[in-house]
Amino acid sequence: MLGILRNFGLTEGYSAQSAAMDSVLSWVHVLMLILFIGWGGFFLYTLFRFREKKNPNADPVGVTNHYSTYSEAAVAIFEIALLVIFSFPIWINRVEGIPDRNETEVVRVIGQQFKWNIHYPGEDGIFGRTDANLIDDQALNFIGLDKESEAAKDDIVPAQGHLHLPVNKNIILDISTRDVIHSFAIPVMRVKQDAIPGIRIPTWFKPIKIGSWEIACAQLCGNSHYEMKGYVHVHTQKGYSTYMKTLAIVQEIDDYDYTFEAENILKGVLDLLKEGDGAEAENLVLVALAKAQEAKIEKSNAGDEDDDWGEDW
Ligand SMILES: [Cu+2]
Repeated sequence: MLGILRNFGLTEGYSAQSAAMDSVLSWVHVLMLILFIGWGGFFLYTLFRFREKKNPNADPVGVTNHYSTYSEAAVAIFEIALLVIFSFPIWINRVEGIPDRNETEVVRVIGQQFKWNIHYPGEDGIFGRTDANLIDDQALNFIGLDKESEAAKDDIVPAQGHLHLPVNKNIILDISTRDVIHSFAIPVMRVKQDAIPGIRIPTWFKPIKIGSWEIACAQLCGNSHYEMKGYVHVHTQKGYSTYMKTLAIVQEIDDYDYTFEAENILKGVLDLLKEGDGAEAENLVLVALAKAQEAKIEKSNAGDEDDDWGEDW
């Protein structure tokens, strides 16, 4: 059944959780196929059997046998089995099996019309204070991060729409939104969670394949909803930590005149990830880190205090 669904556009699953999701998906489709053939066949049969030519007068008595009751009972039993045997255990695992926050990568995702903002706590593991009043799109502070707060000093906010993750590690995403309701979806990870203003809702998964895939908004959220997409980049574990280290330095330098080389290399890293080449990406990101470190020294030597941000990391 899964093979048939793949032919109809179901993506491969690249998280540790996707196999369980896909088994429910398959069984639901098996049931629906049986129902479709059964009810469709029955409908055609009645059209023929009770055609006007053979039945000029309506029969007020109707059916007297119990076949329809039996078949409905069978459908109900199948559905109950589907719920109890397949869905409940998976759901319990989703809501009860949330991994320990100390042993996972915790990342915040903040929706906005029509972008996904990603917020990392940085090396200290503590998210800096955010405040809706500090949101300043002109200054590229889309999430209202209080840059004066101590915990915010090392926080990393990559270019909008770019979520970086390590492979084979549990991830918790705390999902929220700064305006309307959105829904954060990574189809290949079988992850989908509504983003509701005012609350942070966690969702978790473990990526098991290196690569870059699309993030979508799965909730109609305005006239440009269709373009509210992003990318999840799954790195090797070392590639991920190096990438984040490089982003931190680039962000600290905060001057594209100095960081453009490192930033261009980081873009090349993403191209390699798109091809699934984690080892090459890991090598290249080391080059980016070296460039960023050079740039940092260069800038401190120049004593330059220019203030502009980079483009796409
Ligand atoms: Cu949206």
